[in-house]
Amino acid sequence: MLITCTGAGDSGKSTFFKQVRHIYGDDSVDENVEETKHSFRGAIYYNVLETMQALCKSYFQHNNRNPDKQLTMSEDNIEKATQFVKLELSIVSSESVFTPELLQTIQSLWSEEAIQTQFKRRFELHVFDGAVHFFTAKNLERLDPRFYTPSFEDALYCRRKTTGVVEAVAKTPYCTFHFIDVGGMYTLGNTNQ
Ligand SMILES: Nc1nc2c(ncn2[C@@H]2O[C@H](COP(=O)(O)OP(=O)(O)O)[C@@H](O)[C@H]2O)c(=O)[nH]1
Ligand SMILES: [Mg+2]
Repeated sequence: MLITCTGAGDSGKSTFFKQVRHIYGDDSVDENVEETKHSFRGAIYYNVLETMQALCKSYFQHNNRNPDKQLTMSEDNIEKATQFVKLELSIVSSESVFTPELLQTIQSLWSEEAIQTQFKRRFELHVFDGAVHFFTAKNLERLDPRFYTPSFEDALYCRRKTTGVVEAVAKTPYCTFHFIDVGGMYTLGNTNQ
């Protein structure tokens, strides 16, 4: 049986695919294959950097727009947030930017109440829900680029644009399902991601 998955960008199509492949063990494309897992590294670093940058920008915007309701942070973290906003980001360079020092900076900023307040407004900032997975203390520590290999869960929470047409196969005793993810077909006027 052939099932085509459509829906708005970020509605969870690719996440559903990752789960189907994981549960039904479609090995050719399974996220557990080392090579495939490794390919998520760049996107995960980009996710974390892009998210923290959006939160820092939002923090400064809030303070600029609300002189009477200033959100405070330590002097040190205000300086760190200022630097973060200036970071030039791309998926290609995100891994090399992500030094152990930057990891410390992210930990420190994430612990600020003012940054948490911005994260609560994530739907306005186009910050994805899954980001919180990478900011928990346990998972942040694992991101040290010297030692990091993404887990299946990391791949599941990662946000990355789907390119081309992707198929996931689920064989059940009753029927074989072929799920098709048509993400990335912008040229055909499709808004899926
Ligand atoms: N809260 C929540 N977040 C989800 C769910 N499914 C996916 N996401 C998050 O939404 C982001 C985008 O999902 P994705 O599967 O790439 O959406 P697609 O654009 O439709 O392929 C991912 O980074 C996930 O972390 C869900 O069921 N609940
Ligand atoms: Mg997708």
